[in-house]
Parts: sequence; C-alpha cells; structure tokens
Amino acid sequence: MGVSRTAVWKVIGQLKEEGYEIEGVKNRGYHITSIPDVMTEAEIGSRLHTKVMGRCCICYEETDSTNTRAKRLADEGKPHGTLVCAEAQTGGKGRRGRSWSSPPGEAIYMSLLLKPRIDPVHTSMLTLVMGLAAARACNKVLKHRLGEKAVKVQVKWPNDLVLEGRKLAGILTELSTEVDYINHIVTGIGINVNTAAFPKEIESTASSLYLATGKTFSRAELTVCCMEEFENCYETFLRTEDLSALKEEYESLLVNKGRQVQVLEPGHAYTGRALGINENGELLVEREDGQVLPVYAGEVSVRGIYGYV
Ligand code: BTX
Repeated sequence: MGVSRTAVWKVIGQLKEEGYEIEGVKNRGYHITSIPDVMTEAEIGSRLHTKVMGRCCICYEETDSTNTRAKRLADEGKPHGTLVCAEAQTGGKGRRGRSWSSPPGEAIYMSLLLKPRIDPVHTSMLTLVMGLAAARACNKVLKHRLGEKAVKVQVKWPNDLVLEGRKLAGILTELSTEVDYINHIVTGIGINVNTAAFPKEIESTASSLYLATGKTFSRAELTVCCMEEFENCYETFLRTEDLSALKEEYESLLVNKGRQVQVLEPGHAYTGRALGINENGELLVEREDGQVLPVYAGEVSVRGIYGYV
C-alpha cells in the first residue's frame, strides 16, 4: 500500500493516545481490541450512512457552545447539514438565558446547521422534529441493548426529552433571518448519556441513559442514529412544511398528553389539560371552561402542576 512500517507504527501510537486499545503481533500486524467512547470525526463519520445530515462533521475537545460555533461556521459558509459536536461546553446554553450543564466526556452536545427554504414562522416546528428524531434514536439504542422491556424515552413539549419523569435532553433552536428569508437555523441538542452524577441544582430533575439503566452507551453511535432519524423526519416535515405526517407518532411519545399543565406565558399563567398537538406543532390545552387553546412554543414554558412533567 506504499505505507512504511514506521508510518503505521506512528499512527498506532496516536490511536493509543486517543484511548484505542491495540494489540500488536510481531511480523503479523495490529488488532483493535477496544474502541474508546469519544466524539470524534472518525468515530462519527465511519458509522454514518445519511445523505446530508452530518456528512460535514466538525468535532471539538471543548467549545463555548456548539450552537454558537455552528452559527459562526454558517457565516464562514459551511453547508446545510453540517454537524458540530463537542466533548465539553464552557457556555452551554438553554432557552432564555438559562445554562446547560456540559461537563466533558459523558454526554452529547451537538448542533445541526440547516438552511431550508421554508417560511420563517415554521421554524419552531424543527424543535419538535428534532425532539421526535432524538427520542426515536434513544429508544432504538435502548431497545437494541435491553430488548422489548427497555425503559422508554418520551418527549415533553416543546423542547425536552424525558426518561422516567426526568429531563434526559434539551433542545435549543436558533434562527438567523432577513424579513422573509432564512439565512440559517441551528438546532442544538444536549443528551445525558453516560452521566453518573449531576450538579446539586438539577440532581432531582435530570437523568441519563446510564442512571436509568445501569449501562453505558456509545455516544458516537447514538449521535449517528440521531442524524439518521432526523434526516428521515426532516424529509417528511419538508413535504408539507408542517407536522401532519409526524403528529400521530409525536403524540404517542408526548409525556404531557392528558395531564394537567401550567402554561407560563410572558405576563400571565394558566392551567389546563394538554390534549396533544396540532399540525403546526402547537400544544392544545383545554382550559377549565372547556375552551381549547393552541399554545405556540416560542415564549412559553409548560410545567406539570405538581412538578417538572
Ligand atoms: P431549557 O432552558 O429548557 O433548560 C435549561 C434548564 O435545564 C436549566 O436551567 C437547568 O435547570 C436544567 N439543566 C441544565 N443542564 C441540564 C442537564 N445537563 N440535564 C438536565 N437538565 C439540565 C434546554 O433549555 C435546551 C438545552 C440545549 C442544550 C444544547 S447542548 C448543544 C447545544 N449547544 C448549546 O449551547 N445548547 C444546545
């Protein structure tokens, strides 16, 4: 192959440094015996079979926020479908100025850059599309590992994934527009995968795949699975530019469905029963007087009246 033994030996040394365990037999060759759980372009790219999503993949050891990075990369001309991942974030962002706990090595922090030709008012639906795709992906890897009896990941409208009543993941979608034209959208997700302990403030509301099952999962594999499911859901979404074809599945995973919820809109709050979503991705809430109101995701929070869900 025109590669010298020394060149191979050097690369093997590099891989070992990255955490790969490699056996070498003199005069015969090398054999990988164990692959580390790392979020690198090689680990993600070598598993990926999508057409567009994640084909361009950029991974960082550490960054401020993968959403912020993706926005900067969009300005530098990176294409639709670019995936930005990090092992750790120093300024992980939640919604409305909140922060996202992002220690190294145990969770997924990733952002997808999209440049769709859709009406900017339809953008908030992409959070639900990502939520559905990520829930599918988590449930797939859980089932693969634990069989039919695996715990099930649900979605909490509009932007969380929930496992056993606790927050497993959060989604933040950000938009750069002209008056009627989308420059780009960045949809970012943080998934607690192998996290063994959380900071005090979120200890009672957060969970991870590891804490719920006692098993660890390959973050690169779950990332790839998310990209595949997202590509699939996104194509379905684009056909109608709404959630008509995804609504039924979304509702089957909706943790709020049938529950009493408190809707916190800027300026006022009310309670009611969540019935499901409509084709625009708005939550349908039945108030005590029987009136059903669609709740737009933009500025509201929805809580269970007795706790997080
Ligand atoms: P959110 O505003 O709905 O949730 C933020 C709240 O969730 C925090 O105020 C805290 O109470 C709780 N929280 C913080 N960190 C965690 C955690 N690791 N697990 C569970 N609960 C937590 C949700 O916002 C949107 C979060 C998006 C995060 C991704 S990570 C990749 C991308 N880059 C980036 O900066 N943000 C997104």
